[in-house]
Amino acid sequence: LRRTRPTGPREEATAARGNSIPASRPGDEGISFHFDFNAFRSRLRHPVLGMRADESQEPQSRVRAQREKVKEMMQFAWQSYKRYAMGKNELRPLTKDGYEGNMFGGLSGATVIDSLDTLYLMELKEEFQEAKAWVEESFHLNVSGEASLFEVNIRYIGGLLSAFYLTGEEVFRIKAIRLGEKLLPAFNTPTGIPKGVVSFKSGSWGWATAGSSSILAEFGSLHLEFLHLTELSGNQVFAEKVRNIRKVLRKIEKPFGLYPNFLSPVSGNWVQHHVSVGGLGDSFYEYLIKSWLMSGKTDMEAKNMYYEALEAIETYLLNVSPGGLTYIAEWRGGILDHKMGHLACFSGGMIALGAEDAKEEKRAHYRELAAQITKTCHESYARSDTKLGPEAFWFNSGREAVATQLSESYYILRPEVVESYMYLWRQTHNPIYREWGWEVVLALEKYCRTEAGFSGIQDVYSSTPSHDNKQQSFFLAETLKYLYLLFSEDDLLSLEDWVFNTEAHPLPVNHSDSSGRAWGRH
Ligand code: DMJ
Repeated sequence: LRRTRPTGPREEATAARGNSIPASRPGDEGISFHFDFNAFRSRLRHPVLGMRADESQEPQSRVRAQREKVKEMMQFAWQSYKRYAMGKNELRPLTKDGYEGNMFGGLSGATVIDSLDTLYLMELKEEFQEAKAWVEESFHLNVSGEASLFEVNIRYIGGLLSAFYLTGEEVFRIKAIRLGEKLLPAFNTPTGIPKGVVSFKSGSWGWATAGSSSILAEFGSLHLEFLHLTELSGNQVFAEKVRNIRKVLRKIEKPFGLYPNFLSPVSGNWVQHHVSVGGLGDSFYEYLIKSWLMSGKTDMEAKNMYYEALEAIETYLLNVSPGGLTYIAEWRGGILDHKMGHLACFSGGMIALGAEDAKEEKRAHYRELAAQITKTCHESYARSDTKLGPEAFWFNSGREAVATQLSESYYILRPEVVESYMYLWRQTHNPIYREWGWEVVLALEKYCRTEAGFSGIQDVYSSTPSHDNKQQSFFLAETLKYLYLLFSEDDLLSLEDWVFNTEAHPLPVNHSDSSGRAWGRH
């Protein structure tokens, strides 16, 4: 790839010209398609990094100090990763080494790719350059393992797309497209619903044999990234793949309007009737409302599917505990498990985000529902010794918002609760959300910070918890990013211009008045 001069966050708009770039090494071949980066940037309603208040006017303000603290945490997390695990997927802070895992099919550097946009928006310029240099020189796509389609999409494709849209650096666009192409064999199924696992081995049939059903949250969380792959490559194949998924889901009969978590990619039928807004289901719902927003509010199909699904969830899954806590239960063929996973706590933010475009008579209701669910998730944190929340919490046998067994009491640096605080803050400006976010910062510092990075903990109900020895890449992509945004002005990555994918990578809203390459007609 052509070497452009180093680009820092402040020089963002100068780098891209979006034309085809000659290749410098095999696999990096330029893509002969013009994406007009400057035209895209000129359509944004706000500067990417906001108007930046003159910091000399608020030198000692509390919120500024809070923001700086989160930035310092990101710097520490990055530097620890760089020192002990650069190029590996994730850092193991106790053993001070790297970890590759088995989700990425041989791809490396998940933490690098997941960190790019967070480093950029925090203006950690040197660190951003380190990350970019690694992508240019060491991020190789010639791997041959089996990968999770979902994880590669949300972390790698999402991270590369965001890095491109923020900086205009061609290396990110080209690698995103090339990696996207490697995911396409996963869609070679009778229905076009992709299997969860894709084999990168060249010449293989394309989809691995593991498992017989595909997972709603996985095949339902490709839409945002795949439309942008078409937008940046000019290749319709990406958009066609996700439009087909939408078509299958639109046509299939839904029990009581609910979407079960498992679907056969062979027959196109639901495999069992388990419904959840937490793991297995979660980001499918998120991508419906975000598809609507990202389309510049033209994708009516996504909008209708979202509000219909939310109505069914409210009717069949929503409950209020005897103690007055609102929660979304899980549904097994009509029987409820009165539990919420940490993952389900993103839904407060999602419902807040979607409230503004609901029917007028429902808007206030959805705002209140979002606030109540977020309050419940805060309770799951507040009721633990560490002030961090468990992986799952229950509402039964007189217990509320607490885990009932050790195997559900861990916290792995997940973002969903602070994600909801960020959306609720932007919607209401109620200071409680910053207070709650600050409680999380203090708890992370106290219980998760180790000498060599941040680690998850095994029991949130112990005041001396053991560490799990893993600094998850989503901690840098999401948890720290959402905390930073929570303590920043609303025009830093304004929600008028950006939607966050489910790994918190910002993707731009389509502000062009044409239907565009990717957006099509709805
Ligand atoms: C992240 O990879 C994403 O947020 C995903 O949607 C769910 N799981 C983790 C974070 O908890």
